[in-house]
Amino acid sequence: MGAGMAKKRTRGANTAPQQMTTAEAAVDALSAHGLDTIYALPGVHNDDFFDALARNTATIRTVHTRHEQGAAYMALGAALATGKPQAFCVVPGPGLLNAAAALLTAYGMNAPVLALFGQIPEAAIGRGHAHLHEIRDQAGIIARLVDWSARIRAPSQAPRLIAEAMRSMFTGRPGPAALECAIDVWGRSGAVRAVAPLAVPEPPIDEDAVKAAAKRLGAAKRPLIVAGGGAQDAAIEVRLLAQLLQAPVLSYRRGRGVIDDRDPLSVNLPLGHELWAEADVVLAVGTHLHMPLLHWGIDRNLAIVRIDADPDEPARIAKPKVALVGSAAPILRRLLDLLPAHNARRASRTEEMQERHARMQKRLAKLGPQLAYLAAIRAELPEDGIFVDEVTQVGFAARLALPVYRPRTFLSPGYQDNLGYGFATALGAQDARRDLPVLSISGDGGFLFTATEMATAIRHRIPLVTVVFNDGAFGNVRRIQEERYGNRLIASDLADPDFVAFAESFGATALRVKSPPELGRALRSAFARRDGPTLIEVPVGAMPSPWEFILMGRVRGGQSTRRKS
Ligand SMILES: Cc1ncc(C[n+]2csc(CCOP(=O)(O)OP(=O)(O)O)c2C)c(N)n1
Ligand SMILES: [Mg+2]
Repeated sequence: MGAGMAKKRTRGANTAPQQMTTAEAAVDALSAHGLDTIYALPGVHNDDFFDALARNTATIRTVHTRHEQGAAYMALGAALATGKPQAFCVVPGPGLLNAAAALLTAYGMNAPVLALFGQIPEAAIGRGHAHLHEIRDQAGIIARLVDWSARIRAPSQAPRLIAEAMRSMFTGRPGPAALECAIDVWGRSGAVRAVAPLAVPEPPIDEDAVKAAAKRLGAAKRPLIVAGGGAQDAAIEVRLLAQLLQAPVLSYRRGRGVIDDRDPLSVNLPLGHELWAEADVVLAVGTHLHMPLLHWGIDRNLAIVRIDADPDEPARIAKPKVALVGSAAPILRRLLDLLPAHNARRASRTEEMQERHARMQKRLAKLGPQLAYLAAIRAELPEDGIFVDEVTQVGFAARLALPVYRPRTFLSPGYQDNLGYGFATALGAQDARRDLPVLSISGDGGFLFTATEMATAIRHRIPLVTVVFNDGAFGNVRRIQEERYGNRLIASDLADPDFVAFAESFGATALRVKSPPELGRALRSAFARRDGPTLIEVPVGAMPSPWEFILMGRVRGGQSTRRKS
């Protein structure tokens, strides 16, 4: 936490106030916090802010999108790929609502995204005069979407509010923040004093709790580590702890990449389910533990140790034996210091884990079509390349079976699991990490949610490679209708464009491939070109269901039941 907060460019901090507009002060403050890009879609409410951007292109690059959801998802992707704060700016009312699903996703993913929203004239707020883009209680709506929000009411307030917003995004549970500014305030001039980035408070490490955790874990016979998104910046510590404990590390969706999948101790969701049933102590790092606690079950023979940045999180579903609050890495380092004095002698579990993996591979072979495409992708995507997941058949399988080698290289939407997240989020990741190849996968359904951002990829020469698996359906929905609703199909068939012609019409490189080896060859040439976007359409049939590996039943604290959905 706080790793992304820039300490540089405190232009004007502690110096005499300068006469400037609110917009100029905001641009200076963003830049003082290390932001070099803003994802945005203009409109009259924010014209003065955009003019300040126009006069500061050397410090902040403006990437404009074709829909506000694109701007917000791009900021999210950039934040996820870099771990650093990112910002987007959109008009009030409809602009805000268009961006809201991405902001909700940023909240669910604890991503440091700063939303800048325009507002109607300051004096008219709350009066219902039907101003352009007026929405009832905009501040109230925003306050429900993020943990920290405020309105900039004068130029002098801009630096401090931006500094506070930035600090809030890394304080406790990280996440988005939002600022509004009225149309007549952006251009107002006044005396402005710059504010240096504020230190992020880090709670002191609870030494007694670390000791209690070290004792529990050291004495554990069948320890298990569960790594979530909050462990992404603690990969080294998680690996060292796993080795000391010979504890398998379960990761899924947001936790993927915390442990290198070539390590035999790295386990996927169904293996984690199996190991959860046997575990006596679980160390959960930066995860809601949603599936284990709510669906797999707990009993008196399982002690849970939790590490979380959010003080309210550990006890939300079930009170753990030990709760440690703060950033994962420093807490784990302290645990690593204390553990050797308490740790049992442990035999290597490598052979046992290899056997478990071999058995799991056999079961997962059921997902043959998805796995063949994933193998082609993995063979071409470099180790540090970023894979952006979607709510599609190959995505569900990727969460279970795509080998991931490094933190922040598997971007999955987390518990919102929102269709349409993938393409625009991947554009943001690729924009922010132009040094790495980024691969976006989508179904034909999800891709069209933000497909018009192909124009953004062309305009800003973003070399993203996008694979669209086209089954002509909301395939996941169709399968449920076939299996559970007597094949009464409704609202799940799709009339699709010719995706190759669609992408080419924007000026993108596009091709259609029909098999995993063809996909591999197409990816190789796409990753070699870095001058613009590539779309690869893969026509596919219905794919085998992944759900038996995802929605698994109770294995502790009661009768075994299979979840219905
Ligand atoms: C925002 C949002 N709306 C609706 C859904 C429900 N949903 C889940 S999967 C799916 C269909 C996905 O279709 P497609 O992208 O083509 O992938 P496929 O299952 O066909 O591989 C839908 C509609 C969702 N997850 N998120
Ligand atoms: Mg589909």
